[in-house]
Amino acid sequence: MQLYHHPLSMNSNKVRLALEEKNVDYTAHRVNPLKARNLDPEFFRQNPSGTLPVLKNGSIVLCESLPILQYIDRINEPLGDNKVQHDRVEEWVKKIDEWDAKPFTLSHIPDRMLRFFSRFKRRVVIARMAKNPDLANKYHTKLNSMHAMEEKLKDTEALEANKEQLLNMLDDAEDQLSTTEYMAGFEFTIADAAMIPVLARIELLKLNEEYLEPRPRLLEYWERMKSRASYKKVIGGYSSQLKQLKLVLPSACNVGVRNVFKRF
Ligand SMILES: N[C@@H](CCC(=O)N[C@@H](CS)C(=O)NCC(=O)O)C(=O)O
Repeated sequence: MQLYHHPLSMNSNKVRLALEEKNVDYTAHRVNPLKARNLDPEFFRQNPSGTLPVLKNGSIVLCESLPILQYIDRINEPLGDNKVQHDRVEEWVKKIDEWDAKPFTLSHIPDRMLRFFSRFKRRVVIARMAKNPDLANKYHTKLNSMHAMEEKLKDTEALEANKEQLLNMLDDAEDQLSTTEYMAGFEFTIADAAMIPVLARIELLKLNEEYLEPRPRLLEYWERMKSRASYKKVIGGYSSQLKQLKLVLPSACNVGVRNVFKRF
């Protein structure tokens, strides 16, 4: 099994947590979206939306984190076995998937940094379109979706609705945790694998005070999840801002140089 992912990708981390928790053997390939490697024709051909994660198993190629999570859970016994309600697991993974983390994350990133990476990415798509005529339509669709996201970031109502959706989801989680230890019962499931990267994103953006602290059960759950080996392996290594910086800085230098020499 091959997984194409990046440590800063929330959706990749959902899948990696599930793979680790299930002890599935897989080969991880890092694809750096900051350097626009997700737009390289080899990767783009297998996933024309250019997003991470992608899971390949023989002839099976899955390009969305929700079906990937469900696929992983079907290997041998599902996580949680008979100690959880499996319809609750489904409800949670769908609810978490329906919340779009991208506008939330991007709206908390400094404007200059965002403009720097988006301008570079736009130039890369345009260059790739010219060099790969067979993929031109797909690159064009990607360009449109990037433009749509930029417009969304200017739309205060859309951003407010996205934030409300997150707050409602966290309230539901707080309710859930009043009766169970995990998101869907008394054992770890893919619902927890999907929720942990959301909480990690909130913490990374330094938004605990607004989103986590008013929800004591969720906060206690989050601390408990951070002590799991899967969390330490997948997310813990990149949880501090310094470690994140170490990941982002070399990419920013690479992008800066390519911008100067117009190497797209
Ligand atoms: N619905 C997709 C969303 C995937 C997604 O947006 N992934 C982000 C990283 S978490 C990504 O690849 N961003 C780079 C890009 O869109 O160019 C999924 O659940 O897998």
